[in-house]
Amino acid sequence: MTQRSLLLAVLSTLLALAALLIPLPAVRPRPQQRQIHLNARMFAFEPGSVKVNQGDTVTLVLHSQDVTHGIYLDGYDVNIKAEPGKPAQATFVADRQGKFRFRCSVTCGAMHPFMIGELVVGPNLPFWRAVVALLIVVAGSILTLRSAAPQATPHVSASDQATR
Ligand SMILES: [Cu+2]
Repeated sequence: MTQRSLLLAVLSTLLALAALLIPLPAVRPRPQQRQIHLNARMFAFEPGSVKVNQGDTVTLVLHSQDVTHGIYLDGYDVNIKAEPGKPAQATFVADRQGKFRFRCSVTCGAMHPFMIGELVVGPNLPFWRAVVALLIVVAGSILTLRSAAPQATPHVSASDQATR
């Protein structure tokens, strides 16, 4: 391994580590107050997927369109029930990132077990860091291999050679 290719390998490793580990305080959006209305009917929630940012204070308002439905949110200890015409609500701080399932907590019919939605608390920073780190490693490896390979074409032009 030449000195140059060793340097490239070390540099790309360091860059990849930096992409994984350097804190990015500017990326996290400001926490907001959000009110999210969820309509429940047999056998689905509308919308079925809700996205918020970590730190947001979220008020879920559940509206039932037909029979009594409930909502149980995994990981956040939220459990409310709404009768038709009587919305119910719960407020919580989305302090953990990730995907959290919510499901109907009232047995409302045959397809009740499939009445599921998801809350996404983002952004999913670790994933994007991994992608960037991987790209750096790939680019670094390619550069390292290319510089390690014997140079076929000299960088010296013909006129330069003539003056030597
Ligand atoms: Cu239900």
